[in-house]
Amino acid sequence: MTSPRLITVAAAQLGAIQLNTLRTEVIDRMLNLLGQAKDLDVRLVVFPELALTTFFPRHIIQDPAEIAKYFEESSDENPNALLTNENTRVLFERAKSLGIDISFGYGERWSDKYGKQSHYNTMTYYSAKGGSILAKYRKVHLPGTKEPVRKPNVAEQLEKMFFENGDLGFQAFRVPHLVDGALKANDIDSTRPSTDGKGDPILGMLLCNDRRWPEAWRCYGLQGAELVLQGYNTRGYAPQNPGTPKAQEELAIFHHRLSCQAGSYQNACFSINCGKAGYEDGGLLIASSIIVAPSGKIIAESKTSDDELVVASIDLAECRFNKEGVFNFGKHRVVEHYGRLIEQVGVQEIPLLERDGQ
Ligand code: CDV
Repeated sequence: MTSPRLITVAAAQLGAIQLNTLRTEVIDRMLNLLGQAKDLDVRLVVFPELALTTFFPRHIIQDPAEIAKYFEESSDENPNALLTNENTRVLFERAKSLGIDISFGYGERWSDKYGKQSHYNTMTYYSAKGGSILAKYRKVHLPGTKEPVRKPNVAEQLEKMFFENGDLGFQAFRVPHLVDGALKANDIDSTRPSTDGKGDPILGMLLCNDRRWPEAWRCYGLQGAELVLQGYNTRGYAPQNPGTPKAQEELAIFHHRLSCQAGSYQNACFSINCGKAGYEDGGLLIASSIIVAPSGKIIAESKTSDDELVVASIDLAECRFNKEGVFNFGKHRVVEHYGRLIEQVGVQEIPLLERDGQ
C-alpha cells in the first residue's frame, strides 16, 4: 500500500498583458494571485509562459534596445540573477515569506563567459523553503518563423527570430519540502526493495508548443516525473488559418487539452498547465488552464479569461497505478523498434507502389 503524497497546487492564469503594460503592474497581479493561493494553503503556484510581459513574439521588433525590454539578464557569472533582478526580486521574496514554491516563464538573455549573448524562452522553479532556484528549463520546440511573413491578414509568430532553441534538454528535478515523509538518499538500505515513488517529488517543465510533442513528455516520464509544469500562450485565432474565429478557438482548446491529457496519461504523471488568456495586443489567447491527473482526466480548469487561480489537491501516489501497470516502461517498452525516433527528424515517406500489371 503506497502512502499518500499530498500537495495542494495551483495554475495562476494571467489575463492579457498589453505591449505598454508595466512590469510592475504584472508583478502586482502575480502577487495578488500568490496571496489568494496562501489563503487556500497552496504549496506550489505555476504561472504562464513569458508571464512578465505581453507575448512579444507576435510583433516585429528589431531595435535591440526595444528587444532588451522583454528580457531578464543572467550570465555564467550570475546564473541566478533573476533572484536579485529589480523586476522579479519581489516575487521571490513574497513566495518565500508565504512558503509557496513558484514557477514562471520569462525571456532570458544569457551572457556566457566570453560575452556572447543568447536569448531563450525560459521557465524557472523556485523553492520557497530553500530560498533558491532549483531548476531552469529553456524551451526546446520553438514554433513559427525566423523571418517575419509581412503579409496582410497574417498573424506573426516569431519565436524562432527572438529565441535560440533551448540547450538544457528535459532535465527532471526533485523538489524537497513539498510532501511529508519523503525518502532521502541516506535512508537507503539493502532491505528496501525499491525507492520508486517514495522520494521527494520528481518534476519537469515544458513551455507551450513543447506540450504537443510526445517525445518531450516521454523524456520526463523516463526519469520518473510525477508532476509536469507547463506554461503557454496559445492563440485562439489567426486570420491565415481555416475556420471561423469561434471554430478556431474551439479547435485550439481541444488540441491543448488533448496534448496535456495524453502527455499526463501516457507518462502516468500529473500536470499543471497554465496559460495567458484573453485579447492581448489584438490577438486572442485561449484560457483553459488545467490541472490533469495521471488518468488523463482534467481535475480543475479555469472558468474565465482573466487572472484566475485554478486549484487542486493532488496525491502524487496516484501516479503509481499506471507507472507500475500499463505504463511500466521497464516491463513494456520495446526499444529495439524505436530507433527511427532519434535517427530521423523529418518524414521520409516509404517508396511509391508499382503501377498494376508492370
Ligand atoms: N507560444 C507557443 O508555443 N505557441 C504555440 C502556437 C504557435 C502553435 C502553441 O503551441 O500553442
